[in-house]
Amino acid sequence: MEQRPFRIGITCFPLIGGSGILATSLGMELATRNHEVHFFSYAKPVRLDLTAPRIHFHEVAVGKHSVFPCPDYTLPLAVKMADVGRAERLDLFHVHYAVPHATAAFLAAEMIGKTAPKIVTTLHGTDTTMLGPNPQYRGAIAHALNHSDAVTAVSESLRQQTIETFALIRTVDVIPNFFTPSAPTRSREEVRRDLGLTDEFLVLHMSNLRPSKRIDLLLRIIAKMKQRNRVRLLILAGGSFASCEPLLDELNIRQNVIVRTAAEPVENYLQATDAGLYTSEIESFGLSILETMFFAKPIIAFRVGGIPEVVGNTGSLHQFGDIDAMAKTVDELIESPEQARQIGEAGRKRASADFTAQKAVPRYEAVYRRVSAQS
Ligand code: GMT
Repeated sequence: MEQRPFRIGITCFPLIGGSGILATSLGMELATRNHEVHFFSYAKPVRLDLTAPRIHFHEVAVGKHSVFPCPDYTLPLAVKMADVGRAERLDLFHVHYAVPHATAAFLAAEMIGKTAPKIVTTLHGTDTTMLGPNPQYRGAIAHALNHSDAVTAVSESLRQQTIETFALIRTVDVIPNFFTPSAPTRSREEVRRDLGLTDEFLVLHMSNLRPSKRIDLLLRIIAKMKQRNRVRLLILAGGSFASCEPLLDELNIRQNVIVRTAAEPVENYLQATDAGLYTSEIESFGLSILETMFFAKPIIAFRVGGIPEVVGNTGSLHQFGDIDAMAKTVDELIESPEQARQIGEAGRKRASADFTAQKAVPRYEAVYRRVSAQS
């Protein structure tokens, strides 16, 4: 049966970061499936293609009125969502993050009244893991979740933690993230040459470098490796590396570490690496891990949050903090290229079987249909 297309407003953070990337990919996929998709954010989401059919972008100016002592985003966002929601007769607001996005959606829906769009809130992690225990935000997050028509979480681990943290008695659907790799625009050899590499084993870490990513442990693993002279660590940094600089000298690993901001498509770097090393202490999913798996690179990570749901038994997951075991695993991969290849290939198969747009997007569409059918 032909499904009717929806008019969807997607609110997300625009920067490099899993939630914005996921929301952007989802919106683009929905548009190719004939839905009309309106993005709301304070800047254009980095991977959003504004020339694509049925894609619209509504920039929200952060409120900096002289009568207010502090800038405000939530109210201008709510007003913009209400204006566009009304003018475009949106069916749904699909917001990524409860605060401030679901709060703004709730306010916008109140402003619109009876014909207001339904609200679908997708949780990516920090609402629950970092802000949930904070009494300054807890009540607002709980309110946003309880007033959403549907709530989704990107992993089962996050779903359970959310229900416990907010003592929720509502349904939370799990829809795991997906990734659609693009073809690299430069060859592996070219990228490696630019990074100053010959035959070194290149380990990749991509993150925003926030404290929970535990860059200290990442660097200590490299320092503990027996094969240290054969390894290089490429950090694709979505944040400042400055505070980690002193540790490079303290551990005497400056020559092992290359830090880049992703100035070119991540696919170029992903194909040029030999393994992915991830040291987060909290991670509800780990989109960078999934991206690395799509390029058949073995994953070494801590067994925390939703990471086991992504990696399954296709990588090396260690107890949080066991950096000796992590260093040993990287050494073994260097010594056994065939084993590394097989582990990487198993990861690629898992990623391309379970974490694709073809799997995830129809599940979001089913949620949209469900909430739209509710009175
Ligand atoms: O990892 C971050 O700090 C960024 C954050 C975000 O908002 O983009 O990532 C969260 O959402 C991603 C997409 O769903 C997940 O892959 C990350 O695991 C999650 N981060 C945390 O749970 C810390």
